[in-house]
Amino acid sequence: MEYKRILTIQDVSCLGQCSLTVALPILSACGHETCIIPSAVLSTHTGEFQGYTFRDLSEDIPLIRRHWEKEKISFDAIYTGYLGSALEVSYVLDIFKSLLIHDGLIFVDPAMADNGKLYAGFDSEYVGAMKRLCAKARVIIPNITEAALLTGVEYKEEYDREYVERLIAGLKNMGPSCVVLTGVGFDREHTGVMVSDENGTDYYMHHKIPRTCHGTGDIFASVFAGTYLRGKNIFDSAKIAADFTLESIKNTVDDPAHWYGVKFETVLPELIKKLES
Ligand code: PXL
Repeated sequence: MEYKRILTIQDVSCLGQCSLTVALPILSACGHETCIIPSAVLSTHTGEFQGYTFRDLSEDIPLIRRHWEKEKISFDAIYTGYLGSALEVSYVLDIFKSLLIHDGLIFVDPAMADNGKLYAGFDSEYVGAMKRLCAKARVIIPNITEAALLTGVEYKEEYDREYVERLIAGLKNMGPSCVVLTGVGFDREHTGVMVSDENGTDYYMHHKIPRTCHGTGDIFASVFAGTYLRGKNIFDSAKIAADFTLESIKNTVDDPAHWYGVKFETVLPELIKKLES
């Protein structure tokens, strides 16, 4: 197996099973050297917790970049998630320019919104910055809310295939050759992922568990990136990531005390086996 080096840039939510605390173990389990730049440190994620701490680490990013440039470090892939500010997005664009190998892969999860709303602390300036980041990516991994915000298409809770195709066309127009749109469901019992690249569009549908779970977008994106880097095609990577996320939710729903995240760790052994086959 080829040993790849990936850099992931997102926040550390010290408690909450999202962003770096899921990306690092998942990408390592996929067999990749995983380097990190924490965009911010929060005591918890911002969904449903109140009074969390937030330490912005934006100013460290150019310093880390310059040090790594001096050390001649480069990455096979860079995967970005939740970033603290529009300024930070511009620092990440500099990193794309100087620390990625020729033909390296960029995955952008524009983690900024869900259920029709921006996360706490984000505004239209941040959405504009995220559009610039998505333009540089090979693969973007938005949910329906993020896709609507990025394309300027009205957000809808109920929609048909034509609406989803309009979102995908708008996203592809921004620059990425591949769009992996999550949380796409055409009825109440099912959800799924719509995958579109230069070869066409495909849909993987699965049963929907009627509960909103924090961090599942980050889990999906991490498994997707880790699997794709192992050489699986884009559709198989999306299917493996969707199945992993669903299993993690299933292993959590019976435990009401575990409301802030999902127990993805319980599914890692299965993922490792799947990637070896
Ligand atoms: O899971 C996305 C995410 C990441 N990081 C922080 C968040 C959220 C979603 O709410 O608040 C800090």
